Amino acid sequence: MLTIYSDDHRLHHGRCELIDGQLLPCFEMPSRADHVLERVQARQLGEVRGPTDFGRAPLQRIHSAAYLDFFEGAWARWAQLGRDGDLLPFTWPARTLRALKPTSLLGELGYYSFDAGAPITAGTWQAAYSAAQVALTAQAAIEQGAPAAFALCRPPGHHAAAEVMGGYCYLNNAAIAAQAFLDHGRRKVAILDVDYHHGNGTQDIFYARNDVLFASIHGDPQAEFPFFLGYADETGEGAGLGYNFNYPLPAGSDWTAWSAALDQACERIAGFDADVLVVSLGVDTFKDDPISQFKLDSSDYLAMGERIARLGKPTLFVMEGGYAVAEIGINSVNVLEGFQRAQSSGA
Ligand code: FKS
Ligand code: ZN
Repeated sequence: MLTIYSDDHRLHHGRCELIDGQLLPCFEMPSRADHVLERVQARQLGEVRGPTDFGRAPLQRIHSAAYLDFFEGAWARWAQLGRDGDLLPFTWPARTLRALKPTSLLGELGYYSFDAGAPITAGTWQAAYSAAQVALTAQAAIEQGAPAAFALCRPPGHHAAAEVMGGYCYLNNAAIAAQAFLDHGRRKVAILDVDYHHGNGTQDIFYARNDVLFASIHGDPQAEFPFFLGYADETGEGAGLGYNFNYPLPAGSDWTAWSAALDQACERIAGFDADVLVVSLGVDTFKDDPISQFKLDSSDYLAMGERIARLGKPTLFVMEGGYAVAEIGINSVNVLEGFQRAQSSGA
């Protein structure tokens, strides 16, 4: 399988995040992508290629120009103020406040975010921009006939909505790629989100549409980030009604529970008759993940890839979360190897 990867991910390295009342070093760190790349190479998964630059236009199919302008220019404004620490928001237009856009940097940042989990550093825009190009390049490879491709994106994207960053995410790589498929003539795209956390950004972007089906298996938002989206009763709206499927699972869920949800999600995807499949591939469902509560074993990721392959669709895998850094390579590449194994055996 072809892997697309850019070293630019290193330009994004946030210092700390707020966890349980403590400022801890960011779990979303550059070594994550390094471990995945190492495993791709060690297992000889296939060619590793750098991204092609498709410019800003395909990003703007998902994110507004105003949001992209703000994100691209935010660090320069911060530096202009004489600051050099991470740029982090701390006030949001929650209920009782007005969702207007203030003119100041921190006011505007509050408007364009939903939490303090997406630090902006000097290189964050470039890293996120390149991650989106990585996804678009892998998308183009499938467009040109590859049966599958792996976009080794970092930073991740599935929490980012059209005009909102948060949860380590700035640009929604999976959504940008899904839209690119449609813009190149595919009629229907299914997105399967297997990250431990609900892909609230992706859901929101496509919630009222019937050309993109979104299915997500994740920690029950009653108890898990992002808390305010990802419930089973969110089934889409307007033309999109019946094209959104959430499978929230309790803490402690293992492969038995998880794979039952995967079977249900796959049935929905099969019924949708998509032309292509985009997988938001997070491996923070692993039993030793430091911030998550599921109990998947490394071998379960092989079975996950096999089940996804049985959908029989051209498949774009887009890297999302996973914080057990020592095992992130094994677990994510296991999904890809399981997928390939099932494909080559025609199972
Ligand atoms: C308290 C903990 C907040 C934020 C979890 C973010 C998860 C991100 C992810 C992604 F794929 F986007 F990277 N935890 N401050 O794994 O879903
Ligand atoms: Zn996650």
